[in-house]
Amino acid sequence: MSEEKVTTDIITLTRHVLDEQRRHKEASGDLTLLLNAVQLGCKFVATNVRKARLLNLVGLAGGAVNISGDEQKKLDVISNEIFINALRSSGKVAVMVSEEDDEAIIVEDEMKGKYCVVFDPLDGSSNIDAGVNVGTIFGIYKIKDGSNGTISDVLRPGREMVVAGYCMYGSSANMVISVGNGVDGYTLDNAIGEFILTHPNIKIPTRGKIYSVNEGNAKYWDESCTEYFNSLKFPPEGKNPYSARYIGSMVADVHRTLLYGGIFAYPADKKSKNGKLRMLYECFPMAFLTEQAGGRAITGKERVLDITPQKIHDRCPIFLGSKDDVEDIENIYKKQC
Ligand code: P6P
Repeated sequence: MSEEKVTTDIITLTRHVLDEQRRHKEASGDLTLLLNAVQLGCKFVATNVRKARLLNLVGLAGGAVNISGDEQKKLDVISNEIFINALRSSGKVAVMVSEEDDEAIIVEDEMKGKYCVVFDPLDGSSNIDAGVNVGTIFGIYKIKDGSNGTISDVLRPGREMVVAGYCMYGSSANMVISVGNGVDGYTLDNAIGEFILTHPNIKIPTRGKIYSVNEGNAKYWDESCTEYFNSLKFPPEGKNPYSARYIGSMVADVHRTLLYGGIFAYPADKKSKNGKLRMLYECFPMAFLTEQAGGRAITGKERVLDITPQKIHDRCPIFLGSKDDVEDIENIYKKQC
């Protein structure tokens, strides 16, 4: 009987990032250490999400107190604190922007580093009670030459990011990340506490068969958006309609789109003129990953990564996914101009 081959040469995220660091002779290793802090945050959040229902952490509003009388916090607040502490203590971060904090966090000088991290610590957290996959989304800028780390270092187009990624918390924790040289996926091995390379060099199919959008907003869509989705649902004779898949958790919907192809969208509409999703820590990282995987991401009229945010919580419309599917939308919007 053939012996099962035991893998003794596992590629962890840390090793993969170190390999990438060696490709850049001038690299200081700071980004590697920063990504270790991001990994710590994701591992910590993963274990809390997994225990959430057992520890009754889900859905708690302020005011609830635990057995020791401490005010219990909702999971997304706890996740936010986990990331802020992990990033600050790395000593590699100058500016942080979190979905959970109204203002940007400027790290004190003695702990300040060369990078800015924008993140949604627990995107889709309202779905946790239903057991739906949720996730952390993050993007990293290097501070501008001569800057000491101010808000202007994050009010920049998404194309200037050096790292983008998400960690999806479900049956396992899946980290999908790009340092600007393609996209790789890792799965957390809880036994050794390491993210193991399981999806090397993710490439999105050039065209898919799935569309993912909240059709509950259809009455508010503009004409081009309506025309586009109708073209998928009622195609010409001889062509099959696309399938509809919408989870309502961006990390889960984008993860499926990257692996299976098709389109994910949160369009602008009459109710939300810039859509719902936040530019800095939802649209930019997901657009960066999609482009690095061979896909595209547009607002309908322009490349998402070319937009410059005016404020840290600005929103923007987004259609992201397979190259050919995004081109179809772009052509419909061009007719509108
Ligand atoms: P809607 C979750 O609240 C979120 O921010 C994203 O994860 C998700 O894509 C979107 O909102 C869902 O919004 O309006 O369809 O429920």
